[in-house]
Amino acid sequence: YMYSKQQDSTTPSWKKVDYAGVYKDIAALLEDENYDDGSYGPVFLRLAWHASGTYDCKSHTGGSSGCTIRHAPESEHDANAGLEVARRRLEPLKKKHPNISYGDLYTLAGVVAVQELGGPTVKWRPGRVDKQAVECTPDGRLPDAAQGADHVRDIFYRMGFGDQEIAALVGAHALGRCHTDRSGYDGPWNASPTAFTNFFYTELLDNTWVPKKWTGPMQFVDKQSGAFMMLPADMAFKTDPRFRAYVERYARDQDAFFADFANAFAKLLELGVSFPEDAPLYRFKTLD
Ligand code: ZEM
Repeated sequence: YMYSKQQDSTTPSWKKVDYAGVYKDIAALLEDENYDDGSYGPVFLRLAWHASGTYDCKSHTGGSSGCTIRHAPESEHDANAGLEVARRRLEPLKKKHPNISYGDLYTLAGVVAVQELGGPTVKWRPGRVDKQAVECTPDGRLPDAAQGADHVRDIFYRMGFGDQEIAALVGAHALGRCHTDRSGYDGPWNASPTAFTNFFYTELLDNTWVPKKWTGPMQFVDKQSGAFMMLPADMAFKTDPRFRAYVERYARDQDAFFADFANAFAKLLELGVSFPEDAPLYRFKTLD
């Protein structure tokens, strides 16, 4: 008895979690016909990205490791508006799998979203250790949708990404939509916002984008139907020649996009995390 008790208290919590089971449980939470376009996948992916995208490679601060995104003030930064929807949806799984860290739960939810909505397999490792509110990252580390290529580069170079990785990551904007009560922007990027595709690139190139006529923040709509949108920052991927070269490649070649996205996204989820040496690398199978 003494021995087994001691064993348990010295086994790190991350080793006591059935991650394939958590994957399945997250997947079961995706669908809800009454929410948005019928899936929580896009907002789970945005949560994983915002939990990770605060990383600063010079000071080695931020990133998903401490999962400070769940604490105020970081949870209340403007960029994170609406992400409580995803956190609330995932909370029962923290109760069901108490040994998983929030950092592992939220990043795994991003992996599940990408894979279950038809995207590539994303390699993932557990072992993030949650931190307290005093370690929240400062506001302003996530990209501002109103700005252009220079700003986008400043933000992603700070994380340690290059142009090809940035162009691949923004392809996530095939999924989901903008909400006026979250970011102020409005609408989806394409007609299938719950399928992971290369449509961000094809729509960006194939349409004529015109400023939306409304009293909301400056954004673009496709001239033909007016049904789809682009953020000013999205348009930078069409106008900036170095970004555009990748956009053209990913529009032509969905396999190339999937491969580059999988690598860049796996890297994003690991920024600033010091994994235990024996943390296994998972490649989860999608459910049928
Ligand atoms: Zn987004 N993103 N993003 N993004 N994003 C929104 C929505 C989503 C930018 C941005 O300002 C916004 C990446 C990069 C960048 C997703 C994933 C990823 C919204 C709308 C805005 C304003 C939020 C709302 O109103 O609900 C900018 C400026 C980016 C860089 C240039 C990267 C990288 C992502 C993942 C890898 C996703 C999935 C959504 C849709 C969320 C939803 O709820 O439908």
